[in-house]
Amino acid sequence: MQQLTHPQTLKDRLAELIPGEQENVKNLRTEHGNKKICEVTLDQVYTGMRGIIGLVWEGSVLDSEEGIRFRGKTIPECQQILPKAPGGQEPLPEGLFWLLLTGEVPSEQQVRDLSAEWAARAELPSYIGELIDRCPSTLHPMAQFSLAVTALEGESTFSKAYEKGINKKEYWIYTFEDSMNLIAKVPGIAARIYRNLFRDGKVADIQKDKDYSFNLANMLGFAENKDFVELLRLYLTIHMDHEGGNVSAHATHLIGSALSSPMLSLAAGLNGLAGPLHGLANQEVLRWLVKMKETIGDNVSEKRISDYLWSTLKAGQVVPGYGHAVLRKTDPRYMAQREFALKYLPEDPMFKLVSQVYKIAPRVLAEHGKTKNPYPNVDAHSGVLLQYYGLTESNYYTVLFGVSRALGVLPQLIWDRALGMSLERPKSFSTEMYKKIVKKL
Ligand code: HAX
Repeated sequence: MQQLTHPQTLKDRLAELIPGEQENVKNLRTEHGNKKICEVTLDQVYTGMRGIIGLVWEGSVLDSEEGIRFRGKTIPECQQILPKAPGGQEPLPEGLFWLLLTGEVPSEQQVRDLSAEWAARAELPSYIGELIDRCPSTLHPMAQFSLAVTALEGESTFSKAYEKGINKKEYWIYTFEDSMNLIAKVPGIAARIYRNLFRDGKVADIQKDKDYSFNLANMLGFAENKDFVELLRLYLTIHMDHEGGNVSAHATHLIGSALSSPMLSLAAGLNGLAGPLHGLANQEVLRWLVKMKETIGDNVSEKRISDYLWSTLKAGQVVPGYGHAVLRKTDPRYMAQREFALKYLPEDPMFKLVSQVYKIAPRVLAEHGKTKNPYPNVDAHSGVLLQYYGLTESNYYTVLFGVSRALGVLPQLIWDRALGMSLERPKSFSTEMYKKIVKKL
């Protein structure tokens, strides 16, 4: 993976890379297209297709023991090698976005140019602001977010070009344009929702010379605290991408495979992220911790935490922030946030509680004996960091996850379009039909 030194736009670099990858896939399929790579058990059919190999994404691979690698790089490696803001210590999400799309570590200049490009594209059409303003305050922030992203369909260059008639070879170009516009605009949408629901309704202007995370922090009203800005840089980087098969990424692929615009595809992904078994778990974790504190009081002994965990399990509920469909170890995204907390907020009572739960929950979950992974995932930690800096409205947390996830699922969609991926259409059968099939085996 070479470090590029010459400034080149991301779009130009992609235009150079795409023909080679198209050729690569074409040759692979010509030579090996009819070979079997995976067998499917009946259990997999009834358990959410878990582990069935059937998607393509170069950007990241999730190992059950090690956790995520982005283009071969672990999170600590990305923290080392990706460009940072002047004076900052955490990686800029702009850098990971470039890495995901190209497989190359961008130069400082390329990352600065990307920040500037997103800032230049950030303005929201007035109807989007009006739409958000008209949402009832009782409507969940994720529903407002998804609604606004769906409405950005009005700006889709892909849909307009498709309507006029375009060559398939150009799909990726319009998908890229829409994706860049979406990524640029989602912080403004997210901030407007936050400021409407929890503050004075006023959103600061984008600062064209600042990075993406600074601008999001500033529009939310938290940029005065430079540690919060650093947190957001880390947060947006580590929440971005987690292979192609997680619900938000897969939903984006699936809807995109019908050639729905990036706006409609991302909205589908966000709707998936809004589920409590996926991204909404970050909201659930903080609520669960707060309720635990109310229930057990200040004496957070091992026994009391263990009893509380058991009461959750015995009520037939999941322990939010624990377990994972693929991981079988503590999520490195959890560890990255824990490292941040140890550095910036080691004495925070909620962080101490999270740390204590981390010591006790894996044992309780293992004893309970159901979950295949008793360790914490990314969502077990994020809320505690945000609340420390005053962002205490837990039902807003998944929106921040959604901003970050846009930067991960849209590169996947751009490559889907570049490689001419087909309409997704797996096969379904009735249980009676499965009975007949297994009888013959
Ligand atoms: N608490 C209690 N029970 C749990 C559990 C938990 N944290 N995690 C899994 N289980 C249960 C499952 O509900 C399942 O029970 P049933 O057999 O009764 O259906 C059983 O253990 C086996 O599940 P699994 O195979 O280990 O896990 P899945 O792949 O089916 O599900 C989930 C993975 C993440 C959905 C699951 O672990 C869970 O519900 N965790 C809590 C919610 C959560 O933290 N979600 C966020 C995950 C990370 C993410 O996507 N972030 O965005």
